[in-house]
Amino acid sequence: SSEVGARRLDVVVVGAGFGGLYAVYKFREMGLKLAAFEAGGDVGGVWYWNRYPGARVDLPSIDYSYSFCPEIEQEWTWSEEFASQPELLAYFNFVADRLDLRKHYQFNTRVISAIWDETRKLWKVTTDRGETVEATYCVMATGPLSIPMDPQIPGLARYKGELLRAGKWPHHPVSFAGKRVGVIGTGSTGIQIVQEVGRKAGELFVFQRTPSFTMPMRNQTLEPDYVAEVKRNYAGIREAARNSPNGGVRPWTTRAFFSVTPVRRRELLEDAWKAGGLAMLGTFTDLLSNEEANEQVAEFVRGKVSEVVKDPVTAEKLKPRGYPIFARRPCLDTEYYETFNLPNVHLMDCVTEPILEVTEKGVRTEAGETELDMLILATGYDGLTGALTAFDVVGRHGGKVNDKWKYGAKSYLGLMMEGFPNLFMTTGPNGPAALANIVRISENDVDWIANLITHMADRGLATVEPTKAAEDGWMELVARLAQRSLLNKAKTWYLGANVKDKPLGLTLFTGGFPKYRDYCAAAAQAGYRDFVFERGRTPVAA
Ligand code: NA7
Repeated sequence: SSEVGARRLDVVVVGAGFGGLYAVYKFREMGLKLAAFEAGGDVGGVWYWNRYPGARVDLPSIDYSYSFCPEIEQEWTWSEEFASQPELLAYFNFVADRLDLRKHYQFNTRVISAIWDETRKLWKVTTDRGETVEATYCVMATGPLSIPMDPQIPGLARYKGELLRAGKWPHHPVSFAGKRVGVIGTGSTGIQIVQEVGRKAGELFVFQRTPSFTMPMRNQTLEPDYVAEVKRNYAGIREAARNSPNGGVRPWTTRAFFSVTPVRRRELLEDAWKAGGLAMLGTFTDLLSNEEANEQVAEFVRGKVSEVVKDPVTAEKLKPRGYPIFARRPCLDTEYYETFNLPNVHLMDCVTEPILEVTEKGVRTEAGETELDMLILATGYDGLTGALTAFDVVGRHGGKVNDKWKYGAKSYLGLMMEGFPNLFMTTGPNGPAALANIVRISENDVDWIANLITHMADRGLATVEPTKAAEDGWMELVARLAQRSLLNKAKTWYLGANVKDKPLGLTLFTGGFPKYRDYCAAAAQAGYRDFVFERGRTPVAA
């Protein structure tokens, strides 16, 4: 039975990050009746939540921005090569205002269930405010990194000092001056916090379990001439990005590591190091497939640690070993290693001296208790699947996403799931999220979804879902490609290794962004052969 007064919509969009905002824009342009929900207080997705000092994107801002609207490209001006969180948030606000998207959103509103009504062929989406809406289509633009996780450390709740989480950072200014601060976690987030807070805090204690490989970001202010040049060439820049393996980094070489002499290799690595950013990733083709090539590059980066860090014991502890470089997300830093030369910054090795518990006053390791005025958690996310397993998503015959994904996330193209008609994901598991520019993927995904909805409207089709064979085929392809990848050889959120009891497996498409786009396009051609449709009421006037 239908809720009395439930709003009847064509489409519900969940999330106000890159995927959600573009989806809302696109669907409105198509004339669809829509509503959108966002748990945060405003637009921005991860950039709304991650307000910690020093938060910054690790892809060039020029690439990390929408390509669907030439006016926005011309009107918006990035000030830095790698934008800070405040500038990214300003960009989101600019886009939302420029396209008048905010009015479609209910903010501070978390979706608590999405349930398919088989009889009426619609999704019932209920929020934590008690509202239920009904929609033909449901688009989960819920992001691959939106569920921050506390560490599995006993006693966290008993800590009496200031407890801060990177992914839920308070909106008020935080002072570090004169304080004894602890940071747990040394991934991309922890590194950004450490290099910033180490220069401000009285004392900083960095609790490191696994060191990350990090390379110099070499961020710079963008000069007006450069910006003008970019604005003249956006079309070409976007085209190049769409054709690069990770949707951004350029130039991309065709050179294999051992195809050049050792002397030349060294030169190329030094050049990449000086260039900064992810230049190294584009220097050779086989860094994620050739173990020996990978190890040589890893050793090159380890050598850089020793060149900077004065205390040899600390330098050794900061050197990542035992997993391939680039198998975890490569970090980009600004004088991270230099931070450990400051007298007030202390590296706490959680491998030799594991954390035992959090106490009222601080952190106790096997070496003893460290009293802290402030404890910052940068302990990562329930990546890729966390957002959709955090609430009830129920498809045909009462089937839950949680059950479907019990032994690992399954999807077709990272976009749809068998058994969940008319439900779409942007940047979903088994797509290229995390391995390619999230904005390029979001745009690809939303365009693909929009084309399918139009296809259905034109033909009077009411429901769509991928066939089991198509989904199985895609999962086999994802698995086959993953086998060849060194990404399997590190314990990361890519594999679900950071979440207790999560099934282990690389649920990412590792074939590169251009191939992913090709597969999406091919699936749409020839009348969407891999999908099952049902006839019925359609939302869009053709
Ligand atoms: P990451 O990369 O998952 O890093 C989380 C860090 O937290 C990592 O160093 C973990 O060490 C550490 N961690 C987690 N639990 C513990 C406990 N119990 N004790 C000690 N250390 C712990 O998350 P980020 O937020 O930094 O980055 C996420 C993505 O954002 C990144 O990939 C980029 O795409 C941007 P571990 O490795 O488990 O030993």
